[in-house]
Amino acid sequence: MPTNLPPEYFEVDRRYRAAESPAERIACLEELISTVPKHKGTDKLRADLRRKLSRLREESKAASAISRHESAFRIERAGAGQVAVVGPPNTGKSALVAALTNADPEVSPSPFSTWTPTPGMMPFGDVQIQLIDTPPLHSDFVQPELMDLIRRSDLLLLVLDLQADPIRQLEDAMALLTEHRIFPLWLQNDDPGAGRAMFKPLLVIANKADDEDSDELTELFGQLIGNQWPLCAVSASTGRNLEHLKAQVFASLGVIRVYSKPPGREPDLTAPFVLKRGSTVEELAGRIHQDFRHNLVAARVWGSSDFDGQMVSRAYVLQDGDVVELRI
Ligand SMILES: Nc1nc2c(ncn2[C@@H]2O[C@H](COP(=O)(O)OP(=O)(O)OP(=O)(O)O)[C@@H](O)[C@H]2O)c(=O)[nH]1
Ligand SMILES: [Mg+2]
Repeated sequence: MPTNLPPEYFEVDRRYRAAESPAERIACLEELISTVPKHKGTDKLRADLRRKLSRLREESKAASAISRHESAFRIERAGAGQVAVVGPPNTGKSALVAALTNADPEVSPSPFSTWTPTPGMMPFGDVQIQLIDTPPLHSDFVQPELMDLIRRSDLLLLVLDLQADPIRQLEDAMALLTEHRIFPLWLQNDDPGAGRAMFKPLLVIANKADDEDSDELTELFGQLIGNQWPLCAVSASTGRNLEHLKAQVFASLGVIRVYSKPPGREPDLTAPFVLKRGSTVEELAGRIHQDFRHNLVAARVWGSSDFDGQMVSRAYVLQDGDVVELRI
């Protein structure tokens, strides 16, 4: 230890040893290095401290990468799209995910029963769509990680309780989302351009529309919010309108199903390729294999627009349900 260290060194060193968090230790170490006078007698000490600092920085970077990766809110996407089921407390988000998917989240009469997200797969025809049950959206307790989950998702289902002032619930939920610069897709053209705004396809789900008695309420609610809000009234308890909801979810994802057919063989109609709406034959080829994309000569299409095996170019825009034979 060099003998001519200033008193601040020992003071900062004491704090460094007492520091509890990695961030605090890093800050103290940086300070400590700045207190060491630069001359030959302190070369070794400064080199040691710098090594320690860089090791601490590496460790802290690795730790934060792990914790980000392991967060319950980071859900690996699966199927044709990732759909976040969000909304105020007690509206039936968990009940809906339980009714539509293979997941079994806790459903409870008391609010704030869900604390971590639960993903489940919802079959729709020959594809599977991932729904994620989430903790409630409420101004008393805003989870930044929930907002990130929402930002990563392809579609939002905003679940409201039709029997409990749904207008107010819609306003409250939208106020929270707007505060976090998350807007419904239909507002995209009105973008004020200030800050980083994100526009998401969003379906309003009026849950607890258990039977015909609720139809009048649904109608009134729809009129009050205006038809720019896509609305679907359902009941997670009785299953009412859930098939319609599934179709609306699929339609809102902006994807198509396309079936590939090897030349001279029947198409495999059980395993479609799911592509973004507007994708071309060339993009389908690339999805199957990059070599296909390069070597593609032509394609034949059955299905949409009365196509019955017509030859199309690589720029042909595919439609939902098309059967495609790629020629290489
Ligand atoms: N009548 C009726 N009750 C429902 C329906 N869906 C859910 N519920 C009831 O509403 C209550 C709340 O349901 P949950 O699914 O736990 O609601 P949640 O939105 O997940 O609640 P939090 O996780 O606390 O935000 C439970 O008592 C459910 O049985 C429905 O379609 N009709
Ligand atoms: Mg819940």
